[in-house]
Amino acid sequence: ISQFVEYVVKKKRAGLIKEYEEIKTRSPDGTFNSARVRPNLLKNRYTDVLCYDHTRVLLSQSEKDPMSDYIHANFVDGYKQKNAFISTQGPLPHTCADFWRMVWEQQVLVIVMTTKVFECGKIKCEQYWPPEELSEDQIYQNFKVSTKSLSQFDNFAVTRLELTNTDTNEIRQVSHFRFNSWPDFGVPQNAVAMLDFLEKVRKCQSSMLQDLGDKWAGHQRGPPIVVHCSAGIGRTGTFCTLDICINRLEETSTVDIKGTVERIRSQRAYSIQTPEQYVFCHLALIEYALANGFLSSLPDLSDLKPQEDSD
Ligand code: PTR
Ligand code: PTR
Repeated sequence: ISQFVEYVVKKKRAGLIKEYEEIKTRSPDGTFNSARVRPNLLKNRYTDVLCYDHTRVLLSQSEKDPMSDYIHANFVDGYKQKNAFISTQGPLPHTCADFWRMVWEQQVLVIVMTTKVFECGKIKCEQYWPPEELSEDQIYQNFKVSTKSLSQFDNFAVTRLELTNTDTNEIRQVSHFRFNSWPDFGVPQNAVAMLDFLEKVRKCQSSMLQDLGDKWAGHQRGPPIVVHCSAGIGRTGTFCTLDICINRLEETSTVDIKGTVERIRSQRAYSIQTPEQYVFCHLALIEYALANGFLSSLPDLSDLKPQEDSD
């Protein structure tokens, strides 16, 4: 870790930005054929953000519709955990049913949302779950979604959802974590708030796993955590980077942000969208290291703090 800190202090903001620009200019290393098939084009939120074929999440396919296996979502590995995450775009009105089908089929327990539904006068993501305890259930084909409870915190909200498959009447619990203070193409104002959020997400996944008992025995960390923002690349990529780097730090006391971002980008194209997000990962990791006893003193990092007019 001290090597990492030295590296960051030496590189400074400008050096890290250069490092990121270099990663960003490499062209994607994979194909986007399914995302480009005409019937699937409408399922992509942004025409310029496509979804890799080699890691995409395959939905069940109905005989009637051979394209029904497509959703804009990719498996992304965690630290020593294959497919720890599913990174995906914010559902569209006509892809909510696919989204819930994915959650069902992949047996997802936790959903992380790092965007608001509405930002800067634009809809960034469909309201795909009932927003309040008293809201009506929402129905998407054979899935019914009900909100059981909602807890608000300073920077995030946790919603306990119940997902019913009305074909079989099977009911499952899903936890929904929404981070509220992360602007599109920006970074959270406060790294500690983000780290606290991440910690809550992980604890929730492990306690839900425990509640399920034997079902996930042998799979220490269980099914993938679904992570999405609007496009599912910028903020989602940043979240996954932090989770992976913290796990590695915990185990080996080392940090490798560049390598982590490169690996994530090889599974989910375009992950991490701005130099600010890349710099933020460094700052957050150092703050984490300090708060958790991996570092005894904080170097001068004022250079890395979010810049006022960065957006
Ligand atoms: N074409 C969109 C745009 O430039 O606005 C694509 C886009 C949107 C890319 C949002 C990234 C975005 O951020 P995030 O992945 O954090 O939602
Ligand atoms: N609107 C997005 C943007 O301009 O950032 C669209 C986009 C997304 C364009 C990714 C290019 C992208 O690739 P890369 O992140 O590799 O530059």
